[in-house]
Amino acid sequence: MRGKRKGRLSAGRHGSTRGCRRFGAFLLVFCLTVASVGLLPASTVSAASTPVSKHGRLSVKGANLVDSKGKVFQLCGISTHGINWDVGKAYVNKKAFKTLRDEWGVNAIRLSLYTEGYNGYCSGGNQAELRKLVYNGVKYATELGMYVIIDWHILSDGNPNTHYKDAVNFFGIMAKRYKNYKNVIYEICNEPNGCSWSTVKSYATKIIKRIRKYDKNAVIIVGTPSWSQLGSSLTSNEVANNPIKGYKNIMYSLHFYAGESAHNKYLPAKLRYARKKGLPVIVSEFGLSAASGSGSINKTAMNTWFQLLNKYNISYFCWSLSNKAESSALLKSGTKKTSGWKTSDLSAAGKYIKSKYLARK
Ligand code: IDC
Repeated sequence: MRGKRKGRLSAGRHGSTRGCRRFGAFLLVFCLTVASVGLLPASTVSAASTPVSKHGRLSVKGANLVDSKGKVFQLCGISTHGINWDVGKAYVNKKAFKTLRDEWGVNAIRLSLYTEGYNGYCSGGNQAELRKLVYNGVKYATELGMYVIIDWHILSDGNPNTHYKDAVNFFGIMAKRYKNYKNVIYEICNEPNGCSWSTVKSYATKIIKRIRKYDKNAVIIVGTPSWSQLGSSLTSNEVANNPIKGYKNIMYSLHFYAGESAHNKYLPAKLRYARKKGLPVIVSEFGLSAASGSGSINKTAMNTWFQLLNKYNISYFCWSLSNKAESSALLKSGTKKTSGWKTSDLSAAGKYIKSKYLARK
């Protein structure tokens, strides 16, 4: 674009009448643009080519996530660590999200809010403060034209019904607040474990109903047994065999860790099965490490995963944007910067993910 403009400008300078007229027209457009830019808030100006301005509200069509024009669309995202932890909270800032958008090719952020554990939403954390953190995260993502997942990060609580009351209140508040937003996605239970699909399904149906009371359209992600592996065992497929009926724009999560050989061995077959059944699947969390979040990372297995995910246009979110001393963290443990990271600030996982995401862009 800039190159073309320069060309037109120099034609004008060389004196042809056509060139002059062109230059005049260019000048007029330029002035009008500058004038209108002056009247608009900064975020609106740069919004012209953001992911959300280009793709609009997302929805689910068959097994696919599609954009507002009905074209298959892939979210290429990063998950925070728990925003209730210091190692997660520090990165809920606009510059961090902008760095990811502009320098990594990221179009979506997942805000993970643990329900239990240290400072968890249902285990003694200050709920109003934690909600404020979510609001801030959504605000930054929205200003930057990025998609954002609000993740109710159950983990040690296993059964999502453990904190049902808190969950239903939380999603009621969120859905009321964000009902007119194009970019907000709700993830209603990160990783159910130790409970059956019918238990998760009954929880999910009630939470979906609460969200839909306010927000009729947003995409909702349902976590699956066990630890979001689409079924209770490594080879069972009860979610694909018995999905939730009666609601649109519902997706189901598949989580994997490329450093975990059992995940690499069994989970691709589950994804293929789900696709065959027409189940809309989203990888709302994956890591390069072992499932513990530590251990050695496996880039070779991750390359194979990316091929499979891209083949089916599956959206994915990498765990995690943190400098915690664990191999799944994308920043080096000594990194103090909370945005604008240089390559030397990144962990091995961070360097790999940045280059993969950029190559996709
Ligand atoms: C891990 C964090 C780690 C933290 C632990 C317990 O990386 O720092 O101590 O949780 O809170 C998941 C979970 C995600 C885990 C991650 C790695 O969704 O919360 O984060 N993991 O263990 N599922 C599979 C792996």
